[in-house]
Amino acid sequence: MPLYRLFVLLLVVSISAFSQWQSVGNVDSFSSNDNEITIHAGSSILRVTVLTSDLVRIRLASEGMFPPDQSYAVVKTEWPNVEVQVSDSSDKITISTQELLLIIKKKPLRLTFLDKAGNIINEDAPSKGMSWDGREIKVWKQMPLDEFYYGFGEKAGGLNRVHTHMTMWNSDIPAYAADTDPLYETIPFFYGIRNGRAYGIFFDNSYWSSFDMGKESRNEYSFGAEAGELNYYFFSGPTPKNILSRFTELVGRMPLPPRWSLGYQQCRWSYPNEKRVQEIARGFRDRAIPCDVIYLDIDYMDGYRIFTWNKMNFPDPKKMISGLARDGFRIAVIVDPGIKQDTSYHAYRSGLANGTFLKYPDGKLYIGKVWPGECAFPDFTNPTARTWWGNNFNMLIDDGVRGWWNDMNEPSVFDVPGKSVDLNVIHNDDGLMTTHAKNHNVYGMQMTRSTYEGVKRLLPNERPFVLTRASYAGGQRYSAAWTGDNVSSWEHLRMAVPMCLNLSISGQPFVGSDIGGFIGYPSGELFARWLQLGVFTPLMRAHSVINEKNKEPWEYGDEFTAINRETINLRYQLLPYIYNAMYEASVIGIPAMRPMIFEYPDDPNFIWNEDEFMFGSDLLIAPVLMPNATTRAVRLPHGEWYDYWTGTPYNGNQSVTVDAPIIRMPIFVKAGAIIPSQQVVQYTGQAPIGPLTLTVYPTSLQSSAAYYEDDGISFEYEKGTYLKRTFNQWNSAKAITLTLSKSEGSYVPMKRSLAIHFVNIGTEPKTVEANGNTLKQQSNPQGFMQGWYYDAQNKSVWVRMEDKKSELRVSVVRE
Ligand code: MIG
Repeated sequence: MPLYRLFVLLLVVSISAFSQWQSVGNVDSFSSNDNEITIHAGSSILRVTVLTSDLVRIRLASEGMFPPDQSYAVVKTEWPNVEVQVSDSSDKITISTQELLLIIKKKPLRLTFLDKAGNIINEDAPSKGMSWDGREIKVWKQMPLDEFYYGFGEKAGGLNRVHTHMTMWNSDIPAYAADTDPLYETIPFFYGIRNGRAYGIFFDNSYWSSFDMGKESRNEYSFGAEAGELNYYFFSGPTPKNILSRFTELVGRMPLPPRWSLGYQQCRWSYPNEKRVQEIARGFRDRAIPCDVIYLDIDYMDGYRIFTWNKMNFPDPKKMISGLARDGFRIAVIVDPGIKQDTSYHAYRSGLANGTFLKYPDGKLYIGKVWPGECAFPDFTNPTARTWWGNNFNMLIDDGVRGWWNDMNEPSVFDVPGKSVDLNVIHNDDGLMTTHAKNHNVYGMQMTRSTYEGVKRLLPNERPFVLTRASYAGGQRYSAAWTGDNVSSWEHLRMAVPMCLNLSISGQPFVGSDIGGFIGYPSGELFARWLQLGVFTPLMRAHSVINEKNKEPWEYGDEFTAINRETINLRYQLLPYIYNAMYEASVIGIPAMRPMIFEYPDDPNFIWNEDEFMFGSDLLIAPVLMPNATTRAVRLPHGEWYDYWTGTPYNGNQSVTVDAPIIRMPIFVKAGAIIPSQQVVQYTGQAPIGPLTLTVYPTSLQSSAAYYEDDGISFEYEKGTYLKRTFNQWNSAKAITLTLSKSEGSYVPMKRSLAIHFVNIGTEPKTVEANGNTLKQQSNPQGFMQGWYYDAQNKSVWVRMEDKKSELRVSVVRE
């Protein structure tokens, strides 16, 4: 029997027939010290730490000994003082904060989390609670029938994970299916949502872990791991946004990405040589299809040796890259962890000399086969190895490479049981010296960390762009993520939506799927629809497997080329909005892509909705996910909405069926939105924004929006070089008014104009005023710099003027 089968069998056996689960017993005594409560129950110790009034950490040491308190995910360990009250009675200990109650039943020890009104949010299953079986640990919770679960990082299949069993073990599974589990990433974090109220749990354990959300039993769910600490964080919400903001405060947020990484990115396995790369670049510019990034897959290297070039195919990379840079392209290259075992190869030699590679307990080098053949693997959990790895980027950076695609970092190993590193291989683990079993799930994340930190060390004032396949909770601090080797099928297009959404609400906002599908060949229609979805995935990258026909956006005939150009144009027009959505993710952790249930948790219509989503708080995206569609049904949340394409207003809280011709997918805008956009450019850095266009969607209520802008490339924003403004809108029978606050921060954009588009304002207004002065009415929509124009057909008003830093108040006066 192959080894990994045995491994799986042992696990199965241990959780079923022969399991000896022992659950925590009666409370003997407890003590409390500020925000920390320590409870003794038989041989075990429970430690409850209140971090904030809505965040509690639970640790159980079944044998009374806590392992070193170490986490690759958690970055915030010091929290301000928090008010905690502890009271004791014969049958329970009650811990209360300003927002929640934690009742610890004494006989036996069981936890119940309640809100301040005494409603149960979450409770241990009475029969089992927290349990262990040898090194294995598990928590059983009560599962109300009307509670649903979301998050869990990267999971194929549906958005709502109720009644599924999931495993966390980073795995390379090309052409995965809806029921394939696990995949490449581990984020052991989820939401429970019930009747509009949410709580969150982060089980910070990097070992092989599993989550059974009511598959084994309909009224209990469980999570646990094969070893390691029973260590979880409980977020009391009450909204999904509170939870995600707090979770990302705990594990860190995505740093603001370079603006160019939000442009369109073109990839394939592989553009084999300089000639083809130049052809691709010309292909975009000649057809006026915008593009910012071209990727080089594994064949750019010399025999797949990382940090080298194949000089036959890329004779002068520096020259090639600087030439492409003049045309607005950036080059991203793939880097795999495997370092070819070749004593004439500099990275192997220096890696050995620095003691950076993984070894067996007896000191023998671990060798695994990947693309280059026999390889040694850097131990990214070793600080020395991280620095060594990062310094190796020197040459590629000097050649002008700016994007770092980290692949195969589950890590994936060919032709061995388990397809990865042997579990007994030793990792430095930041000095703890532990096994691969503990470090497997953080390997990819630590590779992205080494890459990000290394590149940033070498280019301190440029924001690094790293893209990864494998990661762990908190990985957004270093890298964007894509959903691995998908398939060119409608089913995979449909799956991309919930996968990106669950990743987004698991703390990773910079996500996307391989547009067009990696394996196989999409029809022109499928590619066009996938590209449309891609406008609203933060990572917009098309890719293809090797030995497949070309999949660039112009490969499907003239009609589709025109459609695809319009689609990518839309992405570039909306860049200011998209950049703002990413900014929001970087400061408060709320991602651009949001499941409807995340944004509208109290609307039960969205419990199972996974074919539409919010992008930012104002755009509702309804991608077309079926072949031959010409219309599509959309569920609108409460409130008022506008059709993005026609400006037609809709009442919310209803399902509508709208046109979805092949040229575009349905998009709705929330009434009150003030959407910033710009002119189409061929690459993000081509021209400064001009005009900055604000599209105002009237609401009967007042609305406001925050606007952020900076140089898009450096870290100067950390020193105040940014521009922030607040927009406000009031609408009454008399007038609709937009105000722009004075701009804050020292970033000064190039001189530009401002265009304000008031949508759906009704009949021709009497006048338009700016800061109290009447503006000149224009009779021609084009070619005016100052004044206003009434578009009678669309019943909208265009206002143009210079964009200044000062406060501005524009009123469209109706009467
Ligand atoms: O064993 O580098 O998911 O995007 O093109 C396959 C070749 C290795 C897997 C990645 C894919 C990439 C491919 N890689």
